[in-house]
Amino acid sequence: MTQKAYTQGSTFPPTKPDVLRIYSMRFCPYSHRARLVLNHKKIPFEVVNINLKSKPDWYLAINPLGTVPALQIDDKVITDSVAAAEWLDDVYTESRLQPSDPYRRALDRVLLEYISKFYGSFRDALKSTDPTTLQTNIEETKKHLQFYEEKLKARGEGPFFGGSKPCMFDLLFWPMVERFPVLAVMKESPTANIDADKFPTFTAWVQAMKELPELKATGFDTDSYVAFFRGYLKETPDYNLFLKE
Ligand SMILES: N[C@@H](CCC(=O)N[C@@H](CS)C(=O)NCC(=O)O)C(=O)O
Repeated sequence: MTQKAYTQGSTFPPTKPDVLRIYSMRFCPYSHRARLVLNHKKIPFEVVNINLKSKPDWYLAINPLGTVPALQIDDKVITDSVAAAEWLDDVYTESRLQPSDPYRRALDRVLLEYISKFYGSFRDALKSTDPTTLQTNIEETKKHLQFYEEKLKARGEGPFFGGSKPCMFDLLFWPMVERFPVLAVMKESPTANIDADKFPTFTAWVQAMKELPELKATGFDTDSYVAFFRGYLKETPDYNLFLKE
C-alpha cells in the first residue's frame, strides 16, 4: 500500500477482514505514539496516510474529528492516540505496557496529562517571531522538562519511567521528545539544547529510549523533522517528503 497521503477526491483503499489499519500522518507525534505501541507489541498493521490539509470525505466519515491517528479493524474505530494505545495494550496482551499497579497507573496518567504543557510551549517557541518571546518559551519548555527530570529521578529506578523496561508512558512521551531538538536548529538557539549536566536522568532516558527497536522502526532524525516543520510553519506541510514512489 502506498505511503503517500490520501487527499480529498481519492478513492477509499478497501479494508480487509481482521487486518488492523492505522490512519496516520508520517510526521504526526500522536500517530507516532500508536505506531510505537504497534511495533513494540509486534502487531501486524497497515498504514493509510492522510493529507490533513485536504482530507478525503471517506476519512471524515470514518473519523468526523478529522484527526489522526485512528485505528480501524472490522467494525471498530478508535480515534485518539491514548485510547488507541490503551486498547491495543488491553487486546494484544503480549509485552504489556500499562502498569498493573493502580497507583503507578494513576501517577503515569498525571505525567501523561503534563505532556500538553511541554509540547504546547515547544510549539509556541517554534512559532515565536521575536527573540524575547522565543527565550521565554524556551525557558518554559525547560521548566517542563525539569518536571520530568525530577519525577524520573524520584522513581529511583530507570532508565525508563517503567523501570528496567519501557512502560506506556515512555512510549507516549517519546514522539514529543524526538521532535524537541528541532527547536535549537530552526531557531538557531543553543539555549534550547538539553544540557546533560542539568538533565542527567532525562538524558540517560533519551539514550536508553534510542536503543529500543520500536523507536528505530518508526521515527525520523532531526534534519528530517526540520525539513517537515519548515513547510508546516509556512502552512505548506509536505506530507510526502522523502517519498520516492
Ligand atoms: N488528541 C488527539 C490529537 C491528534 C491530533 O491533533 N493530530 C493532528 C496531527 S499531529 C491532526 O490530526 N490534525 C488535523 C486536524 O486537527 O484537523 C490524539 O491524541 O490522537
